[in-house]
Order: sequence, then structure tokens, then C-alpha cells
Amino acid sequence: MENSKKVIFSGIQPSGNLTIGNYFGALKNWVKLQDKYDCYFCVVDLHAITVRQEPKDLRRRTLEVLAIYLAAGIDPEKNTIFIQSHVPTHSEAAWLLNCFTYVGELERMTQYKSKSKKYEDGNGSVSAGLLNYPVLMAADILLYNADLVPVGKDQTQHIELTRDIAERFNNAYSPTFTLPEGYIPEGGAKIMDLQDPTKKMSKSSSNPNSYVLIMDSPEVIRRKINRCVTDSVGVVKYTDSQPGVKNLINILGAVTGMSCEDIEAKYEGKGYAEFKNDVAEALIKELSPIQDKVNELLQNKKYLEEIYKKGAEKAYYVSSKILRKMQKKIGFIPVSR
Ligand code: AQP
Repeated sequence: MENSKKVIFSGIQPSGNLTIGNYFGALKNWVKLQDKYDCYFCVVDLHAITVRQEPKDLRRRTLEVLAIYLAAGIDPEKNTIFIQSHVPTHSEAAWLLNCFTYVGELERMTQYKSKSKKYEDGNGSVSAGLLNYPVLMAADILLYNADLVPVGKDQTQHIELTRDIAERFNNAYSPTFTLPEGYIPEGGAKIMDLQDPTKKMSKSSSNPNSYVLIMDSPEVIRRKINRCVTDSVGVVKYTDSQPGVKNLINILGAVTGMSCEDIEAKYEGKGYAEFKNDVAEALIKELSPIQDKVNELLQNKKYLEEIYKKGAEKAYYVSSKILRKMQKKIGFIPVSR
């Protein structure tokens, strides 16, 4: 029975082309969750505009992200797949929840502090959207009474804030929201920047050599892996003192399922060239079928439209029930439509 399943909400921003960080850290794990949970997977375009986007690129990437969800194996029959801006309850609930959130809490968020830093020294002003981003995220999660939110470690602080906001609302009125928990799936790898392996790989990085995109061609993947920063030790070892090598071991492990020990043993006495070559070839083998499927899906816009329309209808139906509850408890006069 669908209702007895725990609910999961997660999403990816179309703020850049998706990287293998998004694939191994999020998508590949989502596929494993779809049978056990009632999953809502969203393309979070409202989140993407906290940083200025070129309209035509945003449109192209939004559809591409949807196609990547499907190509990676997320089944539209088992999950609710939708585009955030198609479901207006998210923006409405975010406003209501803003009134239950304190500015001090938002200013303390690490992601806000690091992203807003980019605007210092006269590089423009920080938008209120960047500050309020975690409130929209709280709305995304609470509107479906999600039990679990699969996220990377970088998002734990936002989940804690979501729980605080939900608890504050529940205490002010009566129990309304489930308190969600972050869910870091076993084996969910954190993929690091190829040029600075102490930083997370990020799709909005200004240096294309710092990431591998899900849609990169075999030649580009080979070149990027070949040029990625390692060290002069010359031994394939899983250790924090060799962060570049450690990252490549994580990538190879995420593709093949091999353990770090097995990978270390396989490359004992061998140089980085063979190791890097195998990482690149493994990635190409994993990504090629996904790329073919994405290209096929992007040729069939009608099919994609069917999926996102159906997803938005279901998401709207479920989320508007919670939104109405919130409005009623706050004291708004209900209107029948
Ligand atoms: N490098 C990564 N390793 C593991 N997981 C990652 N994720 C992102 N990068 C890595 C996971 O992907 C999901 C969606 O992320 P997002 O689009 O909401 O934004 P993000 O986490 O901020 O990802 P980016 O690529 O760094 O985007 P930008 O550059 O736009 O900020 C999340 O579950 C995240 O953990």
C-alpha cells in the first residue's frame, strides 16, 4: 500500500550542467530508493534563480535535468517527478514559513555565508533569495510531510533548520508537519573538485576542468581525468594526505562497486597513468548509455511534457492539502474554488 511507505523528497537545481558529483552523490542513490519509498523527485528551478540565470540556458537545462533523472533509471510510474515552478504551492508555503523563520537563523547558514562572500568587494549585492533559500527548501520538504531527505553532508544544516521551522509551526498551532530527517545513503560518495580536491565538485564552478559532466564526451572525460591534480607520491593509496588520488579511488569505487582496499591492491606497483586511464574508461562505460538515453528523450519533448505534467498534478494535489491546513491554522478565510 502506497500510504504505508515512508516519504522521500529530493531535488537538483538546474543551475549548471549536472556533474558526476550530482550523479554519484544523489541520482544513483535515488534509483535504489524508489521501490522502498514514496519518492518525490523535483527539478528545483526556483532554487536555481537565487543566482542569476540566462533564461534560455535555464529552460534547456531544466528539461535536460528531467531527462537525466529518467535516463539514470528513475521510473515515472513509481515516483512523482516534477518541475518545482509548475507547483505554485511551493512559493506560497515558502512565504508562510518565512514568517516563522528568524533572519539570524538564515544568516548563520554556512552555504549562505560562503555563497554571499562571492558578492563582497563590490561584485554586486546579495539577493534576499539567497538568504531565504533554506525556507523554500523547508517548504519543498514539509509540503509532502517527507520523512527522509537524501542529501549530501553540506545540506544537513538546512534540514535541521527545516525541523526547527516545522516544530515552531506545530507548537504555535497544533501538529501539522512531520519532522524530516536527512538521509545520507550508504556508499553515497562525495566527489571532489578535480583541480582542487579539498573542495566539493560543483556544477557552477568557473573552471570546466574541475568537474566531469554527466554529458561530457569520451574524449573530454579522458582529458579531464588525465589532467586532474594528484601528487608526486606515485602510489595509489586511500589517504587524506593524497586527496586527488583518494577522490579518483572514490570515483572508481562508485562506478565499479570495488572497495578502496581492492583498488589499492589492483594498482600496487603501477603508476598513475594506468589508474587514471581505468577511471576514465569506467566513467565512459557508466555514462555512455545514460547519455544516449538523454539524447533520445530530448528528441521527444511531448513525452517529457507528459511526465512533468502528470508529476505536477500529483504534487499539486498532495501539497495543496498541506498548504490549506497551514492557511486554515494561521487564520486565513478559506475559499472554495
Ligand atoms: N560533489 C558532490 N559530491 C556528492 N554529492 C553532490 N551533490 C552535489 N555535488 C556533489 C549532491 O547533488 C544534489 C543536488 O545538488 P544541488 O543541485 O541542489 O546543489 P549543490 O549541492 O549545491 O550542487 P552543486 O553542483 O554544487 O551546485 P551549485 O554549484 O549550483 O551550488 C544534492 O543532494 C547534493 O548533495
